[in-house]
Amino acid sequence: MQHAILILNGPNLNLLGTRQPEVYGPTTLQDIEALCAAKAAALNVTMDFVQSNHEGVLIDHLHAARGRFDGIILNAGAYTHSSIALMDAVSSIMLPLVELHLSNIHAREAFRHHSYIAPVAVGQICGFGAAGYALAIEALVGYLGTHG
Ligand code: CA2
Repeated sequence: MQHAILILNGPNLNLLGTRQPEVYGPTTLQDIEALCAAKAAALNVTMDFVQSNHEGVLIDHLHAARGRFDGIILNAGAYTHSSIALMDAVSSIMLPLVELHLSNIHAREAFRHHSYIAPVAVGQICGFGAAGYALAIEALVGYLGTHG
């Protein structure tokens, strides 16, 4: 059976490649979407790729994912460190979710060390830049192969 995955990106990630390349790399979000599409095709899964700067819109996407997708990759951006509402949404949808960050959040400011998403995720990938998206797809597809 072919799995469907949702790749959801949070606030400010639309700016990737245009500012702070020393922190987040030179790759644009459009480049990352293309990288994900290629990886998904190679692994024979379908994917949707979404970005929003709005917490409620991200929550709406999570709610709508139930019944449409088998698993989710979430880079919640700074909402990772602040949003109990996103954590509750992830818990409520009962879909496997991989938490993803471009940067190594544990090697940065203390306020980035805590994630509200981590306790409700299958696992976390961080610190590998844009390549982390391909790693997250592999991890999620592997998880779905054994659990879903
Ligand atoms: O490392 C990640 O992927 C983060 O989720 C990125 C968030 C940050 O708040 C998290 O702690 C870690 C920030 C995304 C901001 O992206 C920008 C890209 C270019 C220029 C400015 C911001």
